[in-house]
Amino acid sequence: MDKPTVDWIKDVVSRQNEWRSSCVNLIASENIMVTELPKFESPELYYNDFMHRYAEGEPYKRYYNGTKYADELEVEAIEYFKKKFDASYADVRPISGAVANIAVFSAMPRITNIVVTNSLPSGGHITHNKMGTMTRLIGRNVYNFPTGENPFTTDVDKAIKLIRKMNPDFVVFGKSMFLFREPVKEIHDAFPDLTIVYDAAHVFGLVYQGVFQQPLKEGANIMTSSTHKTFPGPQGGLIILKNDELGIYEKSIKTQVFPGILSNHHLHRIPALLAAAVILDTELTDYAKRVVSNAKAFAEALYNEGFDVCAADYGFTETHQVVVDVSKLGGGAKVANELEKNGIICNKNSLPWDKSVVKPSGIRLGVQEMTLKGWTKDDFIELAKKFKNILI
Ligand code: DSN
Repeated sequence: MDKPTVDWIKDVVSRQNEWRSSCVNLIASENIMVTELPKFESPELYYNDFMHRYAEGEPYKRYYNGTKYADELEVEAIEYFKKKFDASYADVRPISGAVANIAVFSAMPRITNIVVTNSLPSGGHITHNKMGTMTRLIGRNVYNFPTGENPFTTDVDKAIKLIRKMNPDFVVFGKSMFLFREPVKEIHDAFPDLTIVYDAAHVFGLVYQGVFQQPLKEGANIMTSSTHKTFPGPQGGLIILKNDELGIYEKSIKTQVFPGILSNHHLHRIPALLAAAVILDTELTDYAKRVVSNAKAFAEALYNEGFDVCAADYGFTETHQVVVDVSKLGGGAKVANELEKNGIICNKNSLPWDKSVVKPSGIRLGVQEMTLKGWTKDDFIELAKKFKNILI
């Protein structure tokens, strides 16, 4: 077929749709929108006229006309998340978790210009680190939390010493490889005046449904997130502020979101975002619970099949993720490619003890999408057998 014709483009899209909907999708940062499930299927919640429109600014104070319904929905979404988290401010405009982070990290004061975050090998996100947004774009000096005896957690005593020594403007918790809770309460208790940002992107659905730590109750001042991982909404971002009655953070973050970073904020996703929240609160109230128990069952089953599942001494996982050290099987890249040939999609991942991020020795598996599609523990136990047949 000649390229690129419209027919060829349609054909690629149709091959993608067919392929990925027939795969076992285990990328921990992905999900399908809950509004795509046959039970709730309502394409108009995402594919709608809002996608052609602009609405710069805040609801009812826009720079454009024609926004009355966008305003109505955005106000409702803001109020919904504020109420859910007993928050003083919610911003649904960031179009991704990374954009939410850019807005927050650049809005914070610069006194020492130092930030403490999780390192990439210990699971930290690229936006929190030197090679990514925090230093490359925002120009802040980054120090990383020391890992604990369980290398998938932070050593609290050493973290306290580091914070005391470096006097950071703020610290960032939250990770991309995220197995266990973060020591938000411990660090808040040690430094009640320290600004804590919690990037909930991976675990937002679990936080939302109360099956994981509650960072804003534990002392985090700001929660950033994406809205499409364990929270099965459309791709997008979110900022939620707690304990900000004086508006210390709100004003600077709000102006960083707009006019600092965004022009349009992709209005068509707001109905699907709000619908996902409503569905989790009314219909799929046990979704996050099922996610965590499926992840535990999958980890245990892989371990029983002979895989080096990480954090075995610590119960494997408290989230949607399972991490496996596949260095003896040729490393993360080789294993992830082999799985893809067999219709299983996951990603290679650096492990805390890897010397370089170039040749990751692990794979990261997320159960949230297959759980949303109805998979149970038995399905994951079967999948572990399939992993053995393919890889060992
Ligand atoms: N880098 C993505 C991940 O965790 O897979 C999130 O942005």
